[in-house]
Amino acid sequence: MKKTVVITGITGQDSSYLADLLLEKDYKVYGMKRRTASNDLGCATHLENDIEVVEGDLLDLPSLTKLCKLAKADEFYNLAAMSHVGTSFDQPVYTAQCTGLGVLNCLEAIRESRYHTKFYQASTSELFGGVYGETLCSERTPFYPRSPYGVAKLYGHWITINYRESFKMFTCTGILFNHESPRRGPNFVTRKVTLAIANIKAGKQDKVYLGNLDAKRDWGHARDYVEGMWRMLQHHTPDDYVLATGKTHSIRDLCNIAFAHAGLGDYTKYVKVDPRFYRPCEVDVLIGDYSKAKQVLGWEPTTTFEQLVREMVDADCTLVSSS
Ligand code: NAP
Ligand code: G4F
Repeated sequence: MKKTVVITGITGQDSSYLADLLLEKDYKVYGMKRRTASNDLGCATHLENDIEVVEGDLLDLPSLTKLCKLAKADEFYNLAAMSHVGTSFDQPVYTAQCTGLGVLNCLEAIRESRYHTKFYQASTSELFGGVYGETLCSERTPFYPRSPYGVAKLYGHWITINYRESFKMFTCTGILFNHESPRRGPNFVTRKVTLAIANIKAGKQDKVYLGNLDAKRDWGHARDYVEGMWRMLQHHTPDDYVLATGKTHSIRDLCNIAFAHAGLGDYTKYVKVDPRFYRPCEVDVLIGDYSKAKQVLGWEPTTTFEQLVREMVDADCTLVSSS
């Protein structure tokens, strides 16, 4: 019999790659999207005829309960969130409700539906936020979130573990370091840079304004990371795992590689700093230790940072030149 899955946030980057993967594995996919005026499927537009789209909202428990009862799912991936760290400083209450309490709503909906649905929660390396220096963060590193987003995710992380321990539910958390792709939202720094490059090449823009160029992130490819999420729910025991590449690069490195690949040369001719993009509290460096995922799940990243950046630049140049 076909396995059935619920994926929340189906219009987002990760959900669309996860849906691609699970359709290949012959799952029946229910993708939850919140109501919007445009009714756009976003990153999942290409899957319109392959998945069942159901309207629902993380803030609305009845919509989640109804979805769980309809799908009777084997697996439930909660990938929906207010996922932008910068925005969370401007919308802290909404972020707490959506990114924090929304996780509790998912868990309660599964509990109420009484199906033995395995649950994946999208935790984040932002949980480590204020860790000192270039520390390789693992599942044992203490948390120190540095944004309303990080704090909301901390609640989501622990409530997921608490439901595993309290109610013997099969719940996993993936503590994922940054992962990107050509489907990345345009207001995250990698995509902001690669889209700007495409527009500069097409003569539609002459500069790009960024915030802190010295921050460092452990960047991988979203396609690799959704494979890791799936592997977590296939393991016989629910647990928590870091997914990362173990390498870190600054925003300057990103600009260097991206502008050079596009043939535009020195990025400093185009990249200007605008303090509007600084955050009240910054996470200076993130770098992850994925050895547990490698040992237990056999998971490893397959895409280097340079390959990722080149893929994103090429995809945006094609997108802009054909629009
Ligand atoms: P994304 O592209 O921003 O997608 C987020 C999704 O959540 C969108 O489909 C959005 O819908 C939906 N959403 C927002 N508020 C909602 C609500 N109240 N009810 C239902 N849906 C709602 O995020 P992503 O990069 O794919 O990340 C997936 C998950 O992993 C997120 O939880 C994120 O916080 C977490 N995460 C991401 C990374 C990363 O580097 N990408 C790393 C660690 C953890 P709309 O299209 O309507 O806005
Ligand atoms: O691309 P970012 O906005 O990603 P950030 O804040 O690391 O968050 C992403 O990764 C997290 C995992 O660690 C996820 F949980 C989260 O959902 C999201 O997917 O910013 C990366 C860095 C930051 O240090 C930021 O200050 O880039 C710096 N930056 C510099 N200029 C900028 C900009 N970020 C953005 N978004 N826009 C800028 O102009």
